[in-house]
Amino acid sequence: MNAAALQPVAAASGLTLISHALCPYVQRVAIVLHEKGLAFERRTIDLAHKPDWFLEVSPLGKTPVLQVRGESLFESAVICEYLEEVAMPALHPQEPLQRARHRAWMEFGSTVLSGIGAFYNAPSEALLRDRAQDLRARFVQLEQVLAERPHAGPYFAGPGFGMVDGVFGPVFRYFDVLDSVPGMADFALWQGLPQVARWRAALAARASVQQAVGADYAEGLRAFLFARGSALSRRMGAPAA
Ligand SMILES: N[C@@H](CCC(=O)N[C@@H](CS)C(=O)NCC(=O)O)C(=O)O
Repeated sequence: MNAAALQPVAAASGLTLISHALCPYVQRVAIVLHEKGLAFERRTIDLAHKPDWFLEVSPLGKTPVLQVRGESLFESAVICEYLEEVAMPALHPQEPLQRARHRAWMEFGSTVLSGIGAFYNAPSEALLRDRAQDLRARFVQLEQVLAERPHAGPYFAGPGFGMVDGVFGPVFRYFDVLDSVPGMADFALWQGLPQVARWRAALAARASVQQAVGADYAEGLRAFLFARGSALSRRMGAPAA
């Protein structure tokens, strides 16, 4: 069979989201597609064994890729901005300064995702503790931003769900699994952060956030974390690497 025959076939909507089951960047695109009522086909790949057709359409070899009428878009933020331009409802504020501010907090969300990766990959208990402190510092920053809002939420921009929310739904979802790892409570990641807690709960209850992953997400994430060979893996009962 040749490579072309293995390429994803665009769904009737013309949108195919090339995904990895645990990827938070894929999730943010899936959330935006759902919020905008856009049907899409999802094509899940194994990043540990990237098919040739995937490498042909993903210049950086990363998920997500959104295929639109035969064009392959990569980089989740770019994909989300494209969707914002072509489909309603608007998920960004209309006012340019506020829109720029929201994009900046999306970028902040990507930095938190890097911090989560650094945390679960930490090779030693000492580094795990340091990286937990880094994460805690980010959540404290978020609490301050949320506390200074001129409205009551529950979302970043108020009562309406926005693009920033689509970034943080997948961020907080990690902790639905991580919070149950032995000893996590000692890091006090969420202590004294009521606004963040409320935001996290509102995002977890949102249909678009829920549907962005499969039913086996939590189990898959646990298996992934267990297999990292990291300090966190050992806390989960994995043998020392
Ligand atoms: N900046 C990229 C980041 C995407 C990214 O890092 N995706 C990860 C999976 S979550 C990936 O494909 N990594 C490549 C690999 O694991 O080989 C975006 O926003 O789309």
